[in-house]
Amino acid sequence: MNLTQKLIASHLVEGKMIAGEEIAIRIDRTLTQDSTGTMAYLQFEALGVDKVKTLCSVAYIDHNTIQSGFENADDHAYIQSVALKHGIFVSKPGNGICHQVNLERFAVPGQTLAGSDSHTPTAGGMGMLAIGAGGLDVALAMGGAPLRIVMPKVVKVGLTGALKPNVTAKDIILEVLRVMTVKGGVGKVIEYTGDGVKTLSVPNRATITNMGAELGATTSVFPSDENTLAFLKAQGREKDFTPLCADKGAEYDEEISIDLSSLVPLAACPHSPDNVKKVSELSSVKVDQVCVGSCTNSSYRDLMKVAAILKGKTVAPSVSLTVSPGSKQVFTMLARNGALADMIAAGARVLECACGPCIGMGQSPKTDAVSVRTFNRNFYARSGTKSASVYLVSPETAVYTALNGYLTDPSRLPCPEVKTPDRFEVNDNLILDPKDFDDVEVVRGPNIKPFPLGKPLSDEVKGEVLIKAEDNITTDHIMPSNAKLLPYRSNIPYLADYCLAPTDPDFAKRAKEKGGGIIVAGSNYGQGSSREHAALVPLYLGIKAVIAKSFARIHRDNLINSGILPLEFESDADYDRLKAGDVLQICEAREQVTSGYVTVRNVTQGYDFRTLLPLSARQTRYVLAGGALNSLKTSNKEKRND
Ligand code: MIC
Ligand code: SF4
Repeated sequence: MNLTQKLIASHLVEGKMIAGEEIAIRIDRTLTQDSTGTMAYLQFEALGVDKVKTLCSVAYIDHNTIQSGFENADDHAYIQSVALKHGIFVSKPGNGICHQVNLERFAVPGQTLAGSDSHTPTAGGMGMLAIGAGGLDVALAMGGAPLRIVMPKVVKVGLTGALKPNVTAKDIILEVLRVMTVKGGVGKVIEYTGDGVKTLSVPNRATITNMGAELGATTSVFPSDENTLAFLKAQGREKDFTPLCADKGAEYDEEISIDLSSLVPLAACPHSPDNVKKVSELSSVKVDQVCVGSCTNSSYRDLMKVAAILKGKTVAPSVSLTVSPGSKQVFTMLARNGALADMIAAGARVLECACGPCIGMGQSPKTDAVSVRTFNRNFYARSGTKSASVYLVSPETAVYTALNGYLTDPSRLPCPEVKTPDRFEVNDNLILDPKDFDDVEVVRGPNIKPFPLGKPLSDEVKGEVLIKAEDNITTDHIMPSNAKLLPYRSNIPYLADYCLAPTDPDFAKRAKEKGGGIIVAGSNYGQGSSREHAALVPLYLGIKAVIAKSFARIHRDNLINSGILPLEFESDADYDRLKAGDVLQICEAREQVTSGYVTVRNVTQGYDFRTLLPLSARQTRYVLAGGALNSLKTSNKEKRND
């Protein structure tokens, strides 16, 4: 077996390991963060479970840390109290970005992790089967339910050779994105093998598995080997080590080979992580802002490298450089060894160890700016500035760019060596252990609004096509996140007014006027984040169905969990023929959804077309009941009446 199959086989509780079939896997650990966490915990509370049933669940507070009003702080207080009450660890604000802290302090090779954040696969760098999911699916996992996924195909990425100086793990994943594209990973796990693997440390591997989310993949995974042991030892966690790798001669569904020595520094150009070019071809791009950090590139190694290159120099006059360390551990170590002072002296604006500018929480660049970031997403408007052009690069490329003021290929420039410490500074004083807290009362400030519920599917679904969108619409289009909106993640009615605003500012107004309707889109609809809000907000606006050429995995699950029909065009010609404003009708909808196909009538143009709706029995129940929570409530009631 390959490693992915081994990890799945050891956690399989239902289904057959045949690619494309629904399987259920036991979840050892869960992770939530604050911007998806409030909804996840509201749903967890609705399930009525007393204490979590996992080996370990952690609630991180790392996204919404600006606190420009009471709202974020309300969310923090709610999450902290509800988590401790139910046996969940809390990583307080200031402790770092969930994926970095998880890697340092919690990830365990061979175990499974479900997280309400799309970059949960970061822990695949440690040999975990780590999967991002909507808040409800994570809430269910906390309650002891298995995670249901489609059995993935497994892609082997064979790495040979070693990287040249100043070519990095980020360039490896950018190369994979160039080859596979943002939809190439849907329904697949990306498994890294080959001699080149041993040249990569755990944080390097985690950069790759982290940004594997941008492929649309279910997850990415590396073997657990002597480098994993070295990292765990340095974290004082060697007892968590288990060696893991694929069997010799294991089979894969697809294969890609990368000779690491042939790679050069790469950049993802606006506005997609797969729009990859060589940095050397972009040297005329003048830069206004450089941001180092995010869950992709904020490890001790990355920031020490940045500090070493900045030492004794000054950032270019035109550039604003920000640095957000990934965790309190990284931050403290940089402060103690003087690297932080080197960055500050060079002109870096050092931010909190949190997601920060990656999710538009501050540091939006100026009008028409070029912003070069070590992050993982450069979707349109995500930085908070619609006219900005965002490039994604390695820390090495970023820091030389900050010094030069132009996008700069670092491959011929000095490459200071950074020694991985034998021992990281371990101080878990910002991680609250639930067993230290008794009788916790859940704190619900005015920003915590009830979770919206759908209505059972009616027999006739009718509505106007409110928008006809292109390919690759991201959740950042559907439910934008930035410093103005993130404080309202617990307030769906407020967020609803911004639904699809980057694509069509009048969408929400139109949806309200028409009493809901239908969204039509191209392929890979809903790529990007795991935010359920991208389904809950359309639900609130009365969206009954999304008809697209294809869907991103987590978003499709979130639509089904919310009771919105994710219909796939059987033929692209049907997409071409449809017009915004057409009225569509689905007759005998309740019966049709059980058949795998749904025939839709275009009332305006007077023709029928067929769409695909491949649902498992469980998903069919969810759709019929108007969402997962409705369905689960009904089946609990039925059980009680039995
Ligand atoms: C992101 O990077 O887009 C986020 C913010 O971390 C999201 C989660 C969210 O929207 O809260 C993700 O990746 O899932
Ligand atoms: Fe936070 Fe950005 Fe990572 Fe999302 S991608 S978890 S916003 S750092």
